[in-house]
Amino acid sequence: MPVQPVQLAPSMMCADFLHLEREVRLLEKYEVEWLHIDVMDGNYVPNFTLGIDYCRALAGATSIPFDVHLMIEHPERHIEPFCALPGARVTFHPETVYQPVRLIERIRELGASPGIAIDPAQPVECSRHLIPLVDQVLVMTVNPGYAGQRLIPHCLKKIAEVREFIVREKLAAAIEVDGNVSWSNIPKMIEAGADILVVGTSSLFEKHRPHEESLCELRQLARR
Ligand code: S6P
Ligand code: MG
Repeated sequence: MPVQPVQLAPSMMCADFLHLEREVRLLEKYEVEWLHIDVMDGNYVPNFTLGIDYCRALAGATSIPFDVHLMIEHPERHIEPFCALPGARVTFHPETVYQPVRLIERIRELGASPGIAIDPAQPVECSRHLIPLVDQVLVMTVNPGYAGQRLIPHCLKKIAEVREFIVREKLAAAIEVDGNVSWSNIPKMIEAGADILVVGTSSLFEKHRPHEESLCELRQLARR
């Protein structure tokens, strides 16, 4: 099978909120595959970020699909509007819900694509019964909650562990990597088996560089 290029999922909490339309048009020009939307509730993680109103406003302005990353308690109470976004992928942290299998099934019933996230403290082994059921495994390489953090080194090995499991079990789930996806970390992440990169302040949305220049470079790197 030919190797597919790595996909890009810009982290929208890192975009310029005052010039959001300009940012989105640039992402369209470079045909990014996903808009990564971090949803935080101030409980599961200490921070608050984006929500459904933000997603609906964006959905009215672009057809880039949404990659919703729920970092909230009781995600089962809040998934419906996110699943209703066109072409949405909805990823949750299994430790935030008593019955993650039920929630995966529910996300599919609602017409969205389910994903699970693996926190830096969670061994990959804990997800072995869930990976076969989802379309995406999001490997967190920082603690969930904030942009601009440094990579936790042992998480790189977890990308490779998930890749080995997917290959061994002949599964189709994509591996997304989220957290400090920087110029120096990207080659290691791709080498370990990443299919989708969440690009935030460490690469695409760096302060002192035009985003267009970063997108060009990311596209080159993504060709693998
Ligand atoms: C963190 C969140 C991430 C960040 C992303 C930012 O909780 O899930 O999606 O937005 O990590 O990128 P960077 O390059 O600032 O780490
Ligand atoms: Mg995220």
